[in-house]
Amino acid sequence: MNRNTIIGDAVPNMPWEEKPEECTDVVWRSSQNPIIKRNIFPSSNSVFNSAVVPFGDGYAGVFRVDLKTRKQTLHVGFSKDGINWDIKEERIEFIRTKEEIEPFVVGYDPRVCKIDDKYYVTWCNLYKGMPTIGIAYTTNFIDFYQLENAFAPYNRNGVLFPRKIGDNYAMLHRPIDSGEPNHIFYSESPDLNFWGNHRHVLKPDTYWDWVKVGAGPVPIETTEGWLLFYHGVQKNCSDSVYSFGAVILDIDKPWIVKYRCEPYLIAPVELYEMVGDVSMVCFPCATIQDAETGRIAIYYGGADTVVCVAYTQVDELIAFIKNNPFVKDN
Ligand code: BMA
Repeated sequence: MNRNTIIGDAVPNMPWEEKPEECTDVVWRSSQNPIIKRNIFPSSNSVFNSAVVPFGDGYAGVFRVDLKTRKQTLHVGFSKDGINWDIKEERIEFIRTKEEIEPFVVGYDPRVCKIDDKYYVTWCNLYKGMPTIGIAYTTNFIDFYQLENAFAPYNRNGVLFPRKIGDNYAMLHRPIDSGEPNHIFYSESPDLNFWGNHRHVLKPDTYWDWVKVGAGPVPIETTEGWLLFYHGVQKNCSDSVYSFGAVILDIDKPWIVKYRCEPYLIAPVELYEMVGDVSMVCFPCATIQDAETGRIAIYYGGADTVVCVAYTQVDELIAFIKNNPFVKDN
């Protein structure tokens, strides 16, 4: 296999398990799933849809915790190995960079993106009770400085690119919240404050994602383009089913989809994905990858209750995406 497909850092101590012999899929689950259970501290109802990054000689993360009050809050965690986490019971208290920025009330589904020397957190931020994209940055995972919301409501699943595209910061997001279908868009900003150059990226189209799509983890830069995992929703007689799949976006014009994989990569089939506060949900929010070996660990929420990990190998995955292209039937 050709290595060095991922353009990025070597992370030799990243969490990893070899593919089980009996597994015929391109993405496989950790044998330690769920790696984070729901009751990590007394006030926690559930921990899921959370984001982790390499930090120092280990890892740091921003975790979605739904409290026993059912309030959705964001909490910092640290880990030596990416699997065993120490998550703080006190929620993140954002330092507002402007008086006009509304104090944090409720936030969920964080992503964390390192750009240069800062770690940016984007999350679904309730503004006057309506979801939009909150942005903050930290350098130490202690002090978090909150910026203006990126957009007016409704918007969710704001995911930054890990470097500028041309001269601008870039973000994937989903501007529609109620009503269907929900599409992924791309926007740019010179300063993370003013956003424009809006482009359409992806619409719900396959059989497993026909109701909604939303960007998942921060896109991974590869020699083939940006590898983006995304969640998709299918509705059936009894439920919404959240699975995730992948697309490869053009490296210079990331609103252009080069390859879209027809089958999902992970769908809810394990008990911790099928049974929980919301059944039938696999919701990816982060990856850790090693450019040297091409290993990727995908962090995803299970059934809106727990945090899980799945693994894949970049070359095998890219070959799978190319060999299983989505072609519309009608
Ligand atoms: C979405 C978001 C996610 C959640 C999913 C399934 O709309 O609220 O946080 O995981 O629904 O409940």
